[in-house]
Amino acid sequence: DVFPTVTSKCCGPNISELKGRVVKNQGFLRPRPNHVILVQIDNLIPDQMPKPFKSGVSNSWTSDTVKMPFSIFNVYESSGVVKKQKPRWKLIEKVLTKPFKSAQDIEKAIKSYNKKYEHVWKFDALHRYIEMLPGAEREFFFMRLIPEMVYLALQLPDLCPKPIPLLKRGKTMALTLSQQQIACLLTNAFFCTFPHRNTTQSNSEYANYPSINFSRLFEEWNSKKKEKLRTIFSYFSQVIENMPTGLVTFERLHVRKDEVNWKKSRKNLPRLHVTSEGSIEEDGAGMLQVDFACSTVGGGVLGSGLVQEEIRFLINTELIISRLFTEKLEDNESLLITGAQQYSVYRGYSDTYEWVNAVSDKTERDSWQRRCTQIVAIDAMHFRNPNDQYRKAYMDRELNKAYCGFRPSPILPQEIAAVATGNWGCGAFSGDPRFKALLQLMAAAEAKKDVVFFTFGNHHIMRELYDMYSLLQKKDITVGTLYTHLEAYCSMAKQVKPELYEFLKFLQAKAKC
Ligand code: AR6
Repeated sequence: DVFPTVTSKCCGPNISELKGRVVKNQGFLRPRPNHVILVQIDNLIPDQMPKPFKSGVSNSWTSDTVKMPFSIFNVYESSGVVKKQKPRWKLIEKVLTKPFKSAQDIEKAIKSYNKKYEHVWKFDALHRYIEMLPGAEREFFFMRLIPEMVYLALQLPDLCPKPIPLLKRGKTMALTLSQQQIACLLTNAFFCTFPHRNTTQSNSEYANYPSINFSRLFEEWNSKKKEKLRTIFSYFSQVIENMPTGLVTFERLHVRKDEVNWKKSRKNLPRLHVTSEGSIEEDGAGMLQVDFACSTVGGGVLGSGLVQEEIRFLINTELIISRLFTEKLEDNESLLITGAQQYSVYRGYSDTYEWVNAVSDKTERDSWQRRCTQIVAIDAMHFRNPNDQYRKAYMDRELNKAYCGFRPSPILPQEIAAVATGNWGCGAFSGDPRFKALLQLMAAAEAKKDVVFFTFGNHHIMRELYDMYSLLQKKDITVGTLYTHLEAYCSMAKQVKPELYEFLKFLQAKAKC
């Protein structure tokens, strides 16, 4: 019904035909099994600040919930001859409410309640960043931004009294919190107040979780750190001036490994629009936008990484809070985030990444006051040896991973939208974009979603992928048949393996004879 177009910049049906529909009315927000809501749900009014859900167990200190810095169980041992256990939150309140005049003051305050890291953590990046600020900006930084961030951080016991569940592996679970609660949690991450989250040792309690305290962001100054700090401070400046009033939902999802019988699948390939122009975040409005993730979500956002996932986490800054409660993703799991707002515009990529300006996100909100932006984190496999990706077990793993990300959430209602994706797993993780594109198309077919594929400037791959796709479509190749072809390709010895698309074209030509 739609005329496919082929131009020098894109191929396939018009992008607007594939977008799907945005379901703005989700009905009333009601507790469901597996969905924890941290705000009072009876009085959610557009543009009014949601009220935190009050709880009688705000000191929770269990292995199923986030250990909060204000818990009475968060203690430190006083110095002096007689050692006494003292509440750490009292110390945090005391040191953060003193006026800050320099980066040294901030460093000293943070280290005073993180004594163990006094000689370990370096703050050179934060020091250099602040030194570099022009006079007026530096004045704003110390006179307004930092005091307001402190004020927000110290409201944590009032804003987040209800225990925050950990989204643990193997558990399908959703968590909804307000943008204000997220901002408060992120200021706490900035001031490194989260207990038990500083060690990376493999036997530590949170070894299987991403880091959340910002200590690594403050060390090792370089141009990337400068731009990361600019982006993050832009977020904090915006929320202290004008606190957003919406909600954000984080859903940890999983599929059974045998849920889809790929070989027997009779699904047809989905509709495909492929373009060498634009990007997932710029042009993916109304679609399910893929985060090319690390199994510890956010990857190197607080450290040195600065590619697709890290950039997305920086500009849609609320995504960073997922690191507080999301255990490392397993092979059959994904994390779906609904409502994260965009705060910054960037240009460049990796070493050339630059923060450009703050942006006021005008994306509509749904009836739960969430921005209609859906981002799904799926982590591809990191192939140190690129030949490994053609092992059947790994192909299955990638198919199930993508399917887990693309299929509708079994917990909460979700719009039926096209998937906005691209060279997933093919940058830092060294996958083959031609192969991965087909796997994503197969996963989308099973999930009953169309695909908009951004080749990120690569015109060549755009044409090759569209030609391959058109041939497969013309021959009515189902997901199952394509799987069988790919299986055959995987089983070939690497010495005799032709290029994948040549192999598939050869099979089609042979079938004709
Ligand atoms: N829109 C569309 N395509 C993009 C965009 C964008 N905004 N940005 C990049 N690409 P990569 P991976 C294309 O390397 O290989 C992170 O550290 C571009 O062609 O980010 O899955 C994570 O935390 C790029 O080469 O994804 C993981 O640890 C390609 O997508 C790891 O990297 C792949 O982007 C994931 O690596």
